[in-house]
Amino acid sequence: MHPLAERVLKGDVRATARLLRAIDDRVEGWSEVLASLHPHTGRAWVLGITGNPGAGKSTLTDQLIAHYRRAGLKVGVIAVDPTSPFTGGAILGDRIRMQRHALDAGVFIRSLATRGKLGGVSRSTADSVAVLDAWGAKIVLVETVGVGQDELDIARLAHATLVVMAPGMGDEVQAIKAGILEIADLFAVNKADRDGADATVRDLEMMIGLGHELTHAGAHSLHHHHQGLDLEAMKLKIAAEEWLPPVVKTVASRAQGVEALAEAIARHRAHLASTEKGERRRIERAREALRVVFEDLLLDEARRRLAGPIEAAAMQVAGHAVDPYSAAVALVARFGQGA
Ligand SMILES: Nc1nc2c(ncn2[C@@H]2O[C@H](COP(=O)(O)OP(=O)(O)OP(=O)(O)O)[C@@H](O)[C@H]2O)c(=O)[nH]1
Ligand SMILES: [Mg+2]
Repeated sequence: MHPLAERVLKGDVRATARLLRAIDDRVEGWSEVLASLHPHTGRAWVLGITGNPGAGKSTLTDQLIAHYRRAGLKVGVIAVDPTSPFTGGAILGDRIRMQRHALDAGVFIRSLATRGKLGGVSRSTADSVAVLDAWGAKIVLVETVGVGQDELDIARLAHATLVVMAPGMGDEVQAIKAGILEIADLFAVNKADRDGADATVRDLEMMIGLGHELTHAGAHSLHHHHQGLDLEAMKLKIAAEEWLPPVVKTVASRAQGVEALAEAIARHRAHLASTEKGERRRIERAREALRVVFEDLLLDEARRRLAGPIEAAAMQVAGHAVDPYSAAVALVARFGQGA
């Protein structure tokens, strides 16, 4: 095994930081190091934490770190940050909000700037999760902003997704628009010290309940069409498989509600472990992990091999000799023929 990989497996923080940088810089041989770590991964529980800007994700993450540290667990944190590295704002903010853990050898915090890194965010996140897992993290918290495509992809890489909302931001409506209900396993209504928190909880619970009713209606018609089957067993199975995302009120800035939230996270984990859903999720995560790397490598390879033709096609498009769509189709065909 590569000496760097060996040091990472022993929990060496500096080696872990070095490997993460090497992966970022796509240093020669990094993927082999990752490959050699793979058999030693799969032990960390990955929790995605997402929500609107300023909802309190970092503050809550900081509190969850403290909670898991009290339980004696090593914690990895990945803050995926869409802001410009030049303004530096949010990355610095994350660092400051989690700073009290900076000197704790049982905590590894990594910021990933996404600007200028088109497409590669999911892959960098997946790689970072794997490295922190190998480093010995028992839980990896992945903070992402909003619900863009990257966030949805990252949610698919996590075991569970926590959506953080704040009252009075019109979050509720936006969330449903963006289809966040589908990816949320748990909700935190943070800033519960502010007006409107209870209304936000009510709105959310109503929406979750509505989704539940629809699934239930589906289950009933299923029963009618399978009279010969053991209905009771089937009902039990459906009940056991069902998970209604709990809504937990928190005041992250004052460490309130954090224990209840951690308990809900643990219940969800136990739920996955005791149902077929857990196994399905495991396969989905593997599929997603493969997809992000495959698509990234494919794009790299295509761009490398077709660098000349792409440039030539760009000139033709510029001169209105061909439209971008036809040019792209021709490029893909050329790649397919092994160009
Ligand atoms: N009143 C109140 N303020 C809070 C609470 N939690 C966090 N804050 C404050 O809200 C602001 C934003 O908190 P962050 O934790 O940075 O929020 P975030 O969601 O990580 O923000 P981005 O990463 O920029 O999207 C900070 O000033 C926090 O101190 C809370 O429960 N109540
Ligand atoms: Mg943040």
